Amino acid sequence: METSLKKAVTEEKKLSEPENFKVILLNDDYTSMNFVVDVIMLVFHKNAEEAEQLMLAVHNKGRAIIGVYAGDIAKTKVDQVHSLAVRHDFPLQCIMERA
Ligand code: TYC
Repeated sequence: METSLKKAVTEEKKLSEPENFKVILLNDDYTSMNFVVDVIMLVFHKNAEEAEQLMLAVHNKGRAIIGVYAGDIAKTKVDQVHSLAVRHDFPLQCIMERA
């Protein structure tokens, strides 16, 4: 059973620490590998080697965490990926989950 002190500390932590979110890319059969690499470099500021590795991880495993960010930054990245995908006619999906 949690003590009231423990509960108070947990509540305090919740109030003082903003939540982080994992930003995750999902695999699909249509988005080109080059486009995914470009998106990872542009939106997530990874270098070409890291971007290639991350793209291959998504391609092989179905999904991969590309980064962990505060909520507003994570949301912006999800929106940026979606807008680039729409503009280039690819069905690439990007989601965020509580870290
Ligand atoms: N599976 C895609 C292909 O074979 C490549 C791909 C990788 C698509 C990562 C989406 O998030 C993705 N062209």
